[in-house]
Amino acid sequence: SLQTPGSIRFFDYRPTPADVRAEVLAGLGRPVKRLSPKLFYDQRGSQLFDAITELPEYYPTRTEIGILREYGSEMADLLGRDNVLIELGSGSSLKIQTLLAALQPSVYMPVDISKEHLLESAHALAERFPGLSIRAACADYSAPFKLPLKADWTDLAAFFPGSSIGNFDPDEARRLLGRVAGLLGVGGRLLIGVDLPKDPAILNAAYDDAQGITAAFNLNLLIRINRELDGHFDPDAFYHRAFFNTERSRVEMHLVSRVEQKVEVAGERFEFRAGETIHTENSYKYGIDAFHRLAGEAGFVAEKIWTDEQELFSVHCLRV
Ligand code: AVI
Repeated sequence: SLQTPGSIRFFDYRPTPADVRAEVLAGLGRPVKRLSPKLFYDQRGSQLFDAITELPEYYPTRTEIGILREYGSEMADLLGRDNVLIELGSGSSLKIQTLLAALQPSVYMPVDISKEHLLESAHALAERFPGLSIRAACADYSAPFKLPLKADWTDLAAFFPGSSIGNFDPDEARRLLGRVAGLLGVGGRLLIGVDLPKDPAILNAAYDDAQGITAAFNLNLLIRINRELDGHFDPDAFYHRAFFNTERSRVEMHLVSRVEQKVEVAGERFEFRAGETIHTENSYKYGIDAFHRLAGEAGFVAEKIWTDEQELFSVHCLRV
């Protein structure tokens, strides 16, 4: 591990970089074309996502922060203080900042696949919370992962905000939660933000905003493929479509081909019918009972749930 100034220690587990080429070629080669939402987050994509979180239509971020502000001390009562607090995906240092004052962990352990994000947010937090001991772990939590835990640490809690769990298909989500339960051990707590099913009009607007930021976020995938894989997509020949699939309780995002066309990527040719789509993202919305079922299958017991007044978003406290 690398010693950095203050109380930050950095542990690099060297997450295997995504094989973007293999993933993209396989996804475009399927009868129903699809690409992984992980591919959204290049530099431009991460900027666009930050802009999304501030859109008037995108309610999840501000609603979750409101819930954390209002109920932070209740959350701390359940999670315990003076413990080790693991955060999965530390892009959202605003959320953890809202909780740290209440939670007062003895160790804060952010886990993120991006070294830059991780170090940036660790340094920002070290400045605001000078007494805090930070052990930052660069790792991919969507696959089995290691953490810089010490053998005699038994009092573990985890924080997984943003409804990021919703971007995994239910089977993967169950596996991921199961791994977190295994890491935490019996008695460990998980505080997790989960977006709720609601009026489709609200969901459709949240994923297809008036300013077109979400459309740009989706289409940026094609620009990234052009740049990184010698792709020949004409982004203007596709448009963004997002809609709530009620049966499967998920928002789907697609890129729709406006015309019949052939596109070359990394030397391979892919054909599109007019109206054919590339499925780029699912964002599952779990009602309280549905999420309790999923968490239960992963080894958690529901302890408490908080929502906003309009019941747009939920934060669950689960116990192993
Ligand atoms: C990161 N994730 C939880 C976002 C979501 O709402 O599913 C990603 C996103 N896609 C479009 N807008 C936001």
